[in-house]
Amino acid sequence: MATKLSSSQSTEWASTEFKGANFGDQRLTTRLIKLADDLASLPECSINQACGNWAEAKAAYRFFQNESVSESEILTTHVAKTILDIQDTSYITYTSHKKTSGLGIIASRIGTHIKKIQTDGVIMHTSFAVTTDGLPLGILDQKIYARSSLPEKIKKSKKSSHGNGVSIEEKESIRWIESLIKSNEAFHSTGTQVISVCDREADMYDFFESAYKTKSSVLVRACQNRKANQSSLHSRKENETLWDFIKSLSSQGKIQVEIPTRNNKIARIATLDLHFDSFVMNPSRNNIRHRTEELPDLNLQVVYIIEKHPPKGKEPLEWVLLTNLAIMNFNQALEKVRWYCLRWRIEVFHKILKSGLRVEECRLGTAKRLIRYLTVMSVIAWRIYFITLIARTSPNISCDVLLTEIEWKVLYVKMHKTSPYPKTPPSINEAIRWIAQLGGFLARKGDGDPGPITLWRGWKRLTDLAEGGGMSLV
Ligand SMILES: [Mn+2]
Repeated sequence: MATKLSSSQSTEWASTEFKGANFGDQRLTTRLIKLADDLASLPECSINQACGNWAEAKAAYRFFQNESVSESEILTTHVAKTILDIQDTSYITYTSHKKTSGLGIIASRIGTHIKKIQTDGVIMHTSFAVTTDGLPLGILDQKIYARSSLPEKIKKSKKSSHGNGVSIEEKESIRWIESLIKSNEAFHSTGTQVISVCDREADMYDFFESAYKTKSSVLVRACQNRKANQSSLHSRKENETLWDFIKSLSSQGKIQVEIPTRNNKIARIATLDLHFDSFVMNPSRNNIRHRTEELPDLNLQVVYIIEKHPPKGKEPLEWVLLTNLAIMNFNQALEKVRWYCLRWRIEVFHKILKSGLRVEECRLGTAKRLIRYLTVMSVIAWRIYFITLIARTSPNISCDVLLTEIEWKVLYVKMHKTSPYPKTPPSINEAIRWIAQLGGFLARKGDGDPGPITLWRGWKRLTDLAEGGGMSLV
């Protein structure tokens, strides 16, 4: 039988999460508490840098940082031995903001009527920590910057047509390596294994080599049909490429992957053949560093999944995943596919920032201030996402892990239009649904779970209600 996997995984892990959570229990080890503290302190540093005039952002942030909100207890029950550090880049566009200074070029192309069409904005590269069950733990590292000129790759100058004529320090792709190092440092000697999960942009020899040198674990989708297995025991043919190699592997079994669509409805379930083996990644011949150093061959594993019979008119799903983690059997290979599916979490995080928090509409006058604003909003986007998922995974825990007494009472009164409050706080699931209703969620049968964007709207209203007075609590 084929193994079922879900890219969204919103329900799969629900039943197992938090079963053993016992708040007020002192079983938590020092290491776990410290880890949660570390995670919690990262955003705090962001807000300090961000003090400014963004009253709304700060109010929302205060809400999340409320001392009686003991979500670190939730985090600690989740802190696993393995954390996925999902890296990705998002381009935040501010082209129409003519008055904003200091923005960088995101893209440039030759138009039909206008000679040069230019997109302005900032580039945001985030390391997003997620448990292997998919719960977003926080932002491990983030770099937001405006670039002064287009990178060589986009300029397509002759010199760098292979992308290797420029050293990695000069290339923008250095951000993947820097994030890899920082995220791993954050967990250094904590006993937690960090696995950096990246899309095809990180498929660079230098990235894998950094992982090798720093003993970091990586899982990257491949895009380069590079030379493989040259001068090694694996070598079968001369001039073998990675693509030749994976095509020669025999299927180890079938898996099923749920392919999500934009509106989160299940589009289809794809059946794929899974292959895996180890191979040797050779440094490319035109890597500029050959001139000054000896570049090692790297021993890696490849997991190759392909949909052999896609439905008519559909592109077959095909992933080539590269990792330096050991893969000894089918289940270990499958685990890597499952982790790569969780990369989707960072796409949702970007969606919350752009569609939910509408960060591209912010009219701050300088890129410097926009960058600080984006730092705050990133933390808020993460928290919104966290809360959305926690309500789904542990619906029965008390809402006071997230809401203050005033907040849940205000919420209760607002929703019930009556004021004897229950003696004990409602469940988190009830509270989240009420908050979502404040944000326009209809909560009819079949409406499913509220999404992060509706929740955000509801949070804002609740914050206003709880802060705005007009309510007196006995
Ligand atoms: Mn990407």
